[in-house]
Amino acid sequence: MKLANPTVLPSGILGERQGMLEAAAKGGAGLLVTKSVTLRPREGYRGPVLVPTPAGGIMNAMGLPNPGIEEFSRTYAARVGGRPVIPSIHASSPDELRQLAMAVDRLGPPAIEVNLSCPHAGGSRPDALVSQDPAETARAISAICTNTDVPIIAKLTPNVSDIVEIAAAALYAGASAIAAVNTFAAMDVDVNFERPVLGNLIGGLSGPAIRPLALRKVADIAVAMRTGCIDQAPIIASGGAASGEDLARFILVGATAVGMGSAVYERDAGVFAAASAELDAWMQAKGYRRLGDFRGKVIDWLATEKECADEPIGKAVERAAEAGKAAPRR
Ligand code: RRO
Repeated sequence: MKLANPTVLPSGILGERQGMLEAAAKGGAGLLVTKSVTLRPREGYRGPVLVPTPAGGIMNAMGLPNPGIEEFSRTYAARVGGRPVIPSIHASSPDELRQLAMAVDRLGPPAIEVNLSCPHAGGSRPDALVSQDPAETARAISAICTNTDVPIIAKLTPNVSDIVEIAAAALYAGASAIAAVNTFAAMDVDVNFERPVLGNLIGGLSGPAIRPLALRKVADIAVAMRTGCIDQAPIIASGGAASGEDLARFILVGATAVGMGSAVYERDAGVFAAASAELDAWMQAKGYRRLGDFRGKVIDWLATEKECADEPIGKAVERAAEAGKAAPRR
């Protein structure tokens, strides 16, 4: 997929309505990802659903508001404002994922994102997330890949100690790309009312406050790809990017494209064109002509003389396969 520029409207706190996709395309985003869609409509949680935090973050617990796959299918277009639109899907079981994959496949999308990582999909007492477990991750990806030939992007949670073993499982089971990362599990406390500030009590943190945390997770995956621990695949990064320099930071640690969600909320959809122009200026000053001239350059610092400690693909996937849950596509 050739993009006009490396900026992406990610699934997450925005993009529920067609209007958001149009605004992001008009604002210069190179790629659009829809708000995650579920089998049945969801209204979302009661408010407050979005709360800014003092240290440059935004906390959310939107609760996956979306019209459900039937209505979604009526309004979906594979391109909006000339930009490719990737549907994001979310489900609570592999069987639901299978049904969603078949429904979305019929819409002719350029790729499908599977959101395995909403930190509060289960309300205020969430179960473990799919992408907190390699076997569950492989099982989810397999359920989709066996029902569509469309490339699958696995959106992962940062709320794990080792994101590499999750990425390994996703790629092994047939994912073509990794989206990293979703929001960090979070909460804040209102000292007047002596209760959590979000309507759902707990939520996820995004925005500039998480940028160094997200960079580290993306770098971990890129190092594993460089050292041959896991398959090479595009990484669509997200986590607090808001400027051309931020785009450069994520591309320097190996990202192919970079999402900007909270930055749209903080500013407006013009942030995509502005950040792209800033990136162009940065590249010109550095003498770079294309993104490939500097992509992954910072990984040189991290991967030197380091080799994969395990067999390629790694112990996570072996464990997933042993559990009998992974049905690899290749
Ligand atoms: O809708 C949400 O509350 C939400 C989702 Br689906 C997600 O993947 N990540 C997030 O922070 N919020």
